[in-house]
Amino acid sequence: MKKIGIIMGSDSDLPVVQKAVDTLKSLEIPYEVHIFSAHRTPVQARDFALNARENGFGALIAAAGMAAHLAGAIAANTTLPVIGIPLKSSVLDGMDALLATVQMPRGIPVATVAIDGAVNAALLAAQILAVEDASLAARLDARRRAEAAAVLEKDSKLSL
Ligand code: RP5
Repeated sequence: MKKIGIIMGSDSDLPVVQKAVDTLKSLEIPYEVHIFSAHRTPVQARDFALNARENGFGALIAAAGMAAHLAGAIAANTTLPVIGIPLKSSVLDGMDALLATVQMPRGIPVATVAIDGAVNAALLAAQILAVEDASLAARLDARRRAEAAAVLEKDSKLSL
């Protein structure tokens, strides 16, 4: 099975990124997590992206806040699917990171999830792998059924 690579710009991003890790774990998907910054360690970020396909990754998740160039910088160096998580780590509440991550120029796509949307980033990465993996697709279906059942249970207990 292909791995998912999770890259974050700083260790201060870990509380949000942990939710992506937990989601991948729950789906039994192999992953690697790294701290690489588009600004502070650009060479390491580039090298990771350049080698990601031959190192067994099937999709990459890049999480960063502020002037969040990480997902775009990773996407510039691989044709693997790249999912960007803009983080709410600044006085601008993540709007800076959202625009920096989502507004990619033509030719270098980044699939951007919501601000702090780590769970959806992991689920989207899983769905990408599930295109070629029926067993993973079944686990994703089961997760959706469980979530639907949880909502219906809450509905049945409503007494306002
Ligand atoms: C970004 O700057 C990181 O992704 C983080 O969200 C933000 C702040 O980083 P630290 O100053 O906490 O290391 O590059």
